[in-house]
Amino acid sequence: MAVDLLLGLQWGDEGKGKIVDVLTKNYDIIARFQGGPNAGHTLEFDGIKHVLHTIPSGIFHKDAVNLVGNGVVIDPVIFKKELDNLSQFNLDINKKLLISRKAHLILPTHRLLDAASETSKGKAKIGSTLKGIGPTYMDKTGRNGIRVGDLELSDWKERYRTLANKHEAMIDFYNVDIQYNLAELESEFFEAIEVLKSLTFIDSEEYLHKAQKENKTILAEGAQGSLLDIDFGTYPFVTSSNTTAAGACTGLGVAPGKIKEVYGIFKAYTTRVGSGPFPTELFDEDGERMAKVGNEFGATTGRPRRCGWLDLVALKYAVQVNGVTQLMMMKGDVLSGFKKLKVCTAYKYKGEIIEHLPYNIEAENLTPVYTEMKGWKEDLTKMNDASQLPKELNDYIEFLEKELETPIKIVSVGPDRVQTIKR
Ligand code: 2SA
Ligand code: MG
Repeated sequence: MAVDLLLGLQWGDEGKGKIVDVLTKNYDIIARFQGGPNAGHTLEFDGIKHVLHTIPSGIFHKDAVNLVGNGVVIDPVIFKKELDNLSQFNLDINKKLLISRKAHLILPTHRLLDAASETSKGKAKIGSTLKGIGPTYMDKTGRNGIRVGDLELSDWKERYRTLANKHEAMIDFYNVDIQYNLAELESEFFEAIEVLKSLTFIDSEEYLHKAQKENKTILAEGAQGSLLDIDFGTYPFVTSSNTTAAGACTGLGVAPGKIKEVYGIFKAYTTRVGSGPFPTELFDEDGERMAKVGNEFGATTGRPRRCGWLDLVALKYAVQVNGVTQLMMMKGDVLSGFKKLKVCTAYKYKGEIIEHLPYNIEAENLTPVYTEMKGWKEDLTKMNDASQLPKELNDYIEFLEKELETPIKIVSVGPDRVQTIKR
């Protein structure tokens, strides 16, 4: 049986959590393959809003198994908080939530190193979520990391001590003013480790191979977005994992040929949180309006998100890198009432018009070239059928489909599960 893949095509916060939740009824297994508690996946139904960070977005469905794959990095402290938040819902967590033994652990000192690194960079900081993501993936590729499966071995605490001591020396090396009480952080960490150990650890690639043989349906859930990919994003202003389709192969042990549908999620406009280039960013009333109506604040850190027009050049790039087969457009409702909409279809780069993302995307050498379209004024949030969508929105959608050479199958018109229109 094939594996389907769901990814964000911009800089994160496209609405992946909502769509995974909507699609889960079609799948037996939902598997996260990269990232960690830097993610904030928001789900809304029955009048309640849930924000998940490490736990896959299929957790609220009765029958789905949710897997935290080997490519994910887990902070036991945040994981414990997520579990505490779920405890009121009577989910059968030990059966429904499985953790790969090969997933790496975020230690308290990884978080401190993240803060030290960001502080030392001053204005050039990445704008990381300060969750220790970068330092943890550095220890993974540096072959120093501690993995979930190590918690079942007798010597893991000694290995922890050696690594934490090394981290402390590294924090000193940064020579920045970071206040911390490691003893306190460690007591919270070790307590959370005990909770983590009460969950079900598995050899996840084996589990997924078997599931495929048994014809189970699997949905791989991406975190962050394609433009934050460590290889293909706007480096160095990226996260430390492969957020693109290939990340699902390495982050779950799924063979490339087994991937069938690639669902690409994008917002009808663009947002970015953290530093880094953003060619279509707006600093005017239009941008403010998107931020306000779209409630654009980080789901993990609460930081305000930067907003701008849709960047088709970047979106095309993401569609290609991921091999997207179906698109899903989110937050069209936020654009209701804009008289004119702009879509960036090319860049003016060093005096020339180009239609690809250049190596060096800096504001001073790149300006967007826009195509203008008529906006719609109807409130979309109560609509539930494609036949109700206003003509101008259909024109916008059809224009994007043509440019991206990929069908837009879902149009989301609000945060709730039910505000989802199929085309
Ligand atoms: P990190 O923490 O090392 O991964 O940060 C590196 C860059 O990646 C960005 N990043 C994100 N961008 C959008 N959404 C993310 N998740 C949260 C959310 C973010 C939040 O859902 O809103 O709450 O602030 C996410 N995670 C990482 C980050 O901003 C850096 O630019
Ligand atoms: Mg988010």
